This record gives sequence, structure tokens and C-alpha cells, in this order.
Amino acid sequence: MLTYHKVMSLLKNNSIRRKVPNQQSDSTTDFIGFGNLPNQIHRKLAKRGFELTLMVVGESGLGKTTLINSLFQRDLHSQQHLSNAAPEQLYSSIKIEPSTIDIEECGVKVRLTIINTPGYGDSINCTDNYKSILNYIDNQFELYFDAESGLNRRSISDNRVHCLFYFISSLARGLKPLDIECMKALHHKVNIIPIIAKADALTSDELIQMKQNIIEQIHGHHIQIYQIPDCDADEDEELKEKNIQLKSCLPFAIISSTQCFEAKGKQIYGRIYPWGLIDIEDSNHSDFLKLRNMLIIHMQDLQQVTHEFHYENYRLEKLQLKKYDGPQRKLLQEKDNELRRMQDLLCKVQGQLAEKL
Ligand SMILES: Nc1nc2c(ncn2[C@@H]2O[C@H](COP(=O)(O)OP(=O)(O)O)[C@@H](O)[C@H]2O)c(=O)[nH]1
Ligand SMILES: [Mg+2]
Repeated sequence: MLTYHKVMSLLKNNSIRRKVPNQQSDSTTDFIGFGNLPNQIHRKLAKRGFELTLMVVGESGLGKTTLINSLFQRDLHSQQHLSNAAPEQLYSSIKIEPSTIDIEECGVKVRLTIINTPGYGDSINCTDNYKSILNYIDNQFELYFDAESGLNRRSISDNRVHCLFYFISSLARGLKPLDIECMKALHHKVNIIPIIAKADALTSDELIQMKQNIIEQIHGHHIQIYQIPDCDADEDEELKEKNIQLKSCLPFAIISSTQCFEAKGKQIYGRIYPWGLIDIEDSNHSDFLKLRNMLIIHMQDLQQVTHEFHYENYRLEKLQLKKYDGPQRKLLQEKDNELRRMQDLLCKVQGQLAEKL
């Protein structure tokens, strides 16, 4: 790390220059890292494009907007709102604000919907806060359920929330009661990824202790966070190693910034302190890169778990299959599976017809 005096003298001599960050990239640049994707995943994504919805939840001022802007190098506030995922202010102080970001990089097209939740944790009674979030997630399941039950299943737009970054304050020693309550209310609905915000406030030892406290609380309260899957056995060794590192560093401890500097001929996103400059992508200081890698490598798995686990739970409850047991439930499930097979077939035939026309 550079010392404060060194940074200041470099700033003076223009060796470190504040830069205006790029708001857009062209499709060949690789700042998010799609170019580093394993071949198999890259091929799949490049072929069919991808839609992912990511929700960010945490108290005001923890750096949610900054993280999103620095992860995707976009200005969240300048993005358009989605018409079919309208902003809502269902309860007291919390707002649910979806925006879309279209990313095209190295032949991969991703339509990312970011749902910000400003106002969370700001009111006296915060119970309403996670009810709004829960309602929003359920509403998206409901819309998907209705669309899936309709005839035109090929053009269903999937606005279900695939991933939720839950921000934990580094000023606490672990999870606060609101964090625990909220995570418990949401863990069967969405893939939760816990994030220690503003990790620069912690020393290395404090950070290790904080991560340990959070993991113990998560286990103690039987909270199910997103389980990063193992790599396939035939995946290359480098990716397997990367994945082991990802799994071991949960919860991700993040330092983020949208300030860009040019230092030693390199463009660095960082934060300047009286004692020096931190490069947010330096894994000695921040899990920022690991978080981004996790999101990219496991994008498909996040979608799959949402569909096969969270949405399926919702669907079974909706169809009230859960209240039956024994042979009655088996029979209903067989009928339900048959109906799904017919719907899949219909979807396939619609696809073939569309190709012929
Ligand atoms: N020290 C530190 N400050 C940060 C970090 N990330 C964001 N901030 C600052 O925290 C303040 C609030 O950030 P913002 O992204 O608006 O928080 P939000 O209310 O959660 O969206 C801003 O002044 C950011 O520059 C970080 O990792 N460390
Ligand atoms: Mg914000």
C-alpha cells in the first residue's frame, strides 16, 4: 500500500490522477470479467444471453449504491426503471427501486435488474421493512406463476429475485437482531449472500473475528444462506481453486468505491485515506473481486436454485399441495408433473413453429 505522503506527492506530480470513470464499455472490453469465464460457461452465456435480478438490502449509508456502481461500473441512478417491475413503496419508509443495466462484454449479453431498497432499517419499527421485501419477492413469483400457467410460455419475462446481497455493518460485532429477523424471513424465498460493508473499518484480526461471529450466528439461528456449489469434476484446476477460495471467504468483506485513479499506468478504483490508497480489487484488502467472480461464475446456479427451490416452494404452497400427505399428495403431484410436461411440450412446439415462420 502507498503511504499518505507518497500518495499526496504522486497526486501532485500527476503520477496518480483522479479519473472520470467510464460509464459504458464497448462489447469487447472486459472489466466485469466475462472474458475470464470458463469456456463451458462462456459458450452457454454467449449463446443465449442472460437475465439476472439482484436485490440489495441493508441500512442506509452502508455502501449499497457504491458497491453496485463499482461492481458494474454504472451509475445506478441514471438507469431506466422497468415497466413490469414497477417501483413500490408498500410500507412506511422503505422503497423498492428496480433499475436495469444492459451489459455486453466479450460476446456475452446480460440484462441485469438491480433492486435497491433505500430506507431499510431507518424507521422505528423495522419489521415492516422486510415485509415489503417479502411482498415484492412473492409478487414476482406470482407474476411468473400466472405467466407460466398461460398459453404463451415462450415469452415469459423472469423478474424473480435470483440473489440478495444483505449488507451487515462493520461497526457491529456480528448480526444485529434486525439482520437475523430479516434473513430468517427471507431465506426460503431468495438466495442470500451476506456482505460485511465498509470492511476498511476493521483490522485484520477484527475482520477474522467478525466473519467467525456471523457464521456462528447464521448456523445458530438456522439461517440458510446461498451455498456456493462445487465445480464440476471436469472443470479446470484454476477454476476449482478459485471456487474453494470463494467458499472459504463467506461472508464477503467489501471495500468499494467509484473513484478512479491512474497509478503506475494502471486504472485503479480505490479509496484514499490519511495513511494511503486502497485498491478495492486488491484481494489483500477486500473481497470485492471474489464477490464479482462469484456472481459471474454462479449466475446460472443462482437462477437454477431460484427456480427449482425457492419458486418451487412458492408454487407448492400456492397449489396447496403441501397440506396433503400420503397417496393423495402423490396423486396430485403426479398430475402436476404431467401438466408441467404438457406445458413444456407446448413451449417446445411453439418454439419450433416460430423457427419455421
Ligand atoms: N469507508 C468506506 N466508505 C464507503 C464504502 N463504500 C461506500 N462508502 C461511502 O459511504 C457513503 C454511503 O454510501 P452509499 O453507497 O450511498 O450507501 P447506501 O445508502 O447504502 O446506498 C458514501 O460516502 C460512500 O462513499 C467503503 O467500502 N468504505
Ligand atoms: Mg443508496
